[in-house]
Amino acid sequence: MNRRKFVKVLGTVTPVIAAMPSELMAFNKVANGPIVISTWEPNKKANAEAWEVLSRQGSALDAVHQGVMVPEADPEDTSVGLGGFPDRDGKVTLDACIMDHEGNIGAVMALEEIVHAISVARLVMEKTPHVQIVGDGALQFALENGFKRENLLTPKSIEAWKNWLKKSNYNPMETVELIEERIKKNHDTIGMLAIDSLNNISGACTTSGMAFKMHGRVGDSPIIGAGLYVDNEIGAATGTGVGEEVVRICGSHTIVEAMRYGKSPEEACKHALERLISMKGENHARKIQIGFIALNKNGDYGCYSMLPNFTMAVHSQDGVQIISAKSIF
Ligand code: SD4
Repeated sequence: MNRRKFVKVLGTVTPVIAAMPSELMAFNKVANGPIVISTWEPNKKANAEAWEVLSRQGSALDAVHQGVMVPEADPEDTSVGLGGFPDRDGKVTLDACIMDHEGNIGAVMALEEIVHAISVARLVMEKTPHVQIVGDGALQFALENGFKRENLLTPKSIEAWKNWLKKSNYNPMETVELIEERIKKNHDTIGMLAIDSLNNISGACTTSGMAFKMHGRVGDSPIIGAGLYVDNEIGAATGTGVGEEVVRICGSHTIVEAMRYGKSPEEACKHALERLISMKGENHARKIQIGFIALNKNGDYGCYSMLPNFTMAVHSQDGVQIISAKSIF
């Protein structure tokens, strides 16, 4: 049994560990080497980029930053950055956030005409006294810092928008079905979490949001505590799906707190989904796709989704793994 597997076995009995004396608790925090995990199987390409950084002893922050830039620059990815599907007015508006192991955070929301929203979010974190900048202000800040204005629409995204305009019916679940169809071929909203060789954790999340949303609509992805949360003592979580519902339950923060109180990453993801069911009822939840992924300080990882077909990509010294999430329904 290797160290990671051994710690994983421990992970299944964490409620007992929570009651152990502190010298044994310290064992529960032993590092298992770098690891990166992402929402959705096709994001294994983004993980590979992040792994390059981690395997050179780079920081988890640089790893998640450079990792999520891969789908942001990919015009075939219709949920992130260049080529992301537009809102109902035909404008591509991007949401992104980043969080490091010291609790530093930065986010941009409804940012237009800049491919790498995550890089602007990181600059908000590192170069301003603020944590969130939105819309025109985010664009102005990006341009002042040397980012180039680019048209993010592609022939494919324009065609999809024109098709949507024929009915102009906004239904987030239809969008989610579209997303699931698309990820079979392409990629999707990316939430990424990593642990580096110093056993520090960081996370990033970037998206063009729900396709054909109202102009100015912001989902969970750039909201710290909803789309992403990192606590370097405990672990981190991120997710994908219908952002309105993830915000309602402060999804990622709820998961990290559940891990703090003894749940494994998988159990914690399930716990957050159950919170939505207890709040809004089963009939409501059955119509909603949400997929969460989580990583704890030991390098144990897990995922869970409300409906089937959610996947997670993992890259560590054990190689690449694709995990099909268990689902509530
Ligand atoms: C949002 N959570 O804007 C994002 C959308 C998403 O896969 O994850 N799509 O609500």
